[in-house]
Amino acid sequence: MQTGERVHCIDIDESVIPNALHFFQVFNAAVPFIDRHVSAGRGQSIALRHADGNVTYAQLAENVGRAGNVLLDLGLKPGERLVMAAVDDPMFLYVFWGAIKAGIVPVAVGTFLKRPEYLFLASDSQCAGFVYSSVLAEEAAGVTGTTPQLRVVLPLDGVNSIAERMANASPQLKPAPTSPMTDCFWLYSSGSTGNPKGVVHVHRDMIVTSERYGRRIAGLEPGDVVFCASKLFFSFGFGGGMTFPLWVGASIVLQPERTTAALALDCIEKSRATVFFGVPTLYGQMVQALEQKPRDLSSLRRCLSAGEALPAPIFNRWRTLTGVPILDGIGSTEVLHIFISNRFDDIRPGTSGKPVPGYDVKVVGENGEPVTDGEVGTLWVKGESNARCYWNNPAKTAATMVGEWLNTGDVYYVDADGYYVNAGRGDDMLKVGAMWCSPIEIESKLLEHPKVREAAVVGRADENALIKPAAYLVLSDPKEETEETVAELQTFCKQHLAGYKYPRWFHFVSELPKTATGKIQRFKLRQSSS
Ligand code: 3UK
Repeated sequence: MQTGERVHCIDIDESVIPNALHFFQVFNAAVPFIDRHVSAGRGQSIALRHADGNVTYAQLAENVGRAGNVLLDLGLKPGERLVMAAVDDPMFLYVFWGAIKAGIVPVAVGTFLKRPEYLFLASDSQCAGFVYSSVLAEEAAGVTGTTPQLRVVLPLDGVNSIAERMANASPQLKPAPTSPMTDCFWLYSSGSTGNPKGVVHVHRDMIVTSERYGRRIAGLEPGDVVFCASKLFFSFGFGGGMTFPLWVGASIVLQPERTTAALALDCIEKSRATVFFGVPTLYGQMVQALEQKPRDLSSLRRCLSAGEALPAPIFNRWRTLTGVPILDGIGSTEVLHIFISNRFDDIRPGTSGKPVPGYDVKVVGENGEPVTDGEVGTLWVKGESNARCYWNNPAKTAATMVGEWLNTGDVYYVDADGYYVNAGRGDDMLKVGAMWCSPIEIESKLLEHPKVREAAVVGRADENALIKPAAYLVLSDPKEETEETVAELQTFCKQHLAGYKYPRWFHFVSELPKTATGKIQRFKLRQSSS
């Protein structure tokens, strides 16, 4: 028996902690996340619940095998990338895990993107395959011919699709002999300005997050019914809505539509979800909806939040309405999931809580040395789920990943009781509704408007203490400083930018604060804004 094969026949959550994984020279993550439940006798448990019915763990394992065989038959090779533009439905899981089991590296990308963005991803990832949900065909199908190495472009469902081919494929597939440190999957992060970056994760990483945060902090159990409002291509949803439930053998509620507050509430009520993952902006909207119309959310026992800071008022209103607290924690695509979190028996609303055991964190000052408690500094994190690198971007990798440490770019301080308090970001980037928002992108758009001469955008807390963009503008003609201009500019931004990015406030000023070299000093506007 090969060393690694031991992992195929043991119940990992009982006997293997993430740190022991390096004992396994041969290790494929699809085995513990998918096949393990069948070998442990849980094949008849429900893995997936979706509009068309339920999928058991045994069926999931078979379909994963079929999808992996189809990908190999199509000529994709271990180590090659397969970009997936896929909505949250069973095919996402079959193909994602089928690829991993076959040693192919799935790259889950956003489902709300436009054609130029899919072209960028196909070319940047140098993928050999690109598959997409048929509902996304209009934007995603056009990637054929992007690069010489892209050989397979197919829909996941419908005519001439992966699903069609799976009907004739064998469910048996031997796991590719990867190791814990072999590249396993990527996610794209649009973190800072410029193009999104491919964040490369190895087979070990999702074991580490699922065990350390999913099981030990979020407290997922086999009997749970888990609904995550964030989509699977976003690593918060990837963990909460897929790897954590699969790790413990719970059920996943899949919902392919874009999630609204009403839809999330319907979904929890109908599925009797016991665990809910959402971002603060969504919790805020759900609280508002619940205050108008009560719902039966009595099935819930655990509610989790991340992506942006959870304001204490939303925490309090949610707990009053549902009886369940919300656990806030900070995570990132680079660390794969949450590394500082509150605990169900130790919550300090308005803070990110304390480090998740297994992760080292430090708050450092401008000299690179740790600050003393209470002082603000930049948050760094070290842990075994940290990404290996940014794909094909050595400069960005070197700037962010220094030795074993990762610079999060977040500004934090530690309060007198050891809780980590978020104090914004060290760069000018904003998280709006947990989604990245670049002030420069909004400013550039505003500058395209004939009335605007100069523009600066900063974040400001709204009435719910959630961050939204605010614009400071110098107009070409001060006579245009009117309510009509505000309405016109707001409509202009709504038409040309992603929905959440339009400025909620407009201020007309005669000049913007700038450095001697002419750079806008957004921090000065932030100070005047708060
Ligand atoms: C910010 C938070 C305050 C912070 C994510 C949980 O958001 C996630 O990943 P991204 O790569 O963004 C990371 C950045 O988002 N942030 C996230 N959570 C919080 N700020 N309080 C929070 N609780 O700026 C961080 O650097 O999109 C969150 C799990 C997996 C994730 N990928």
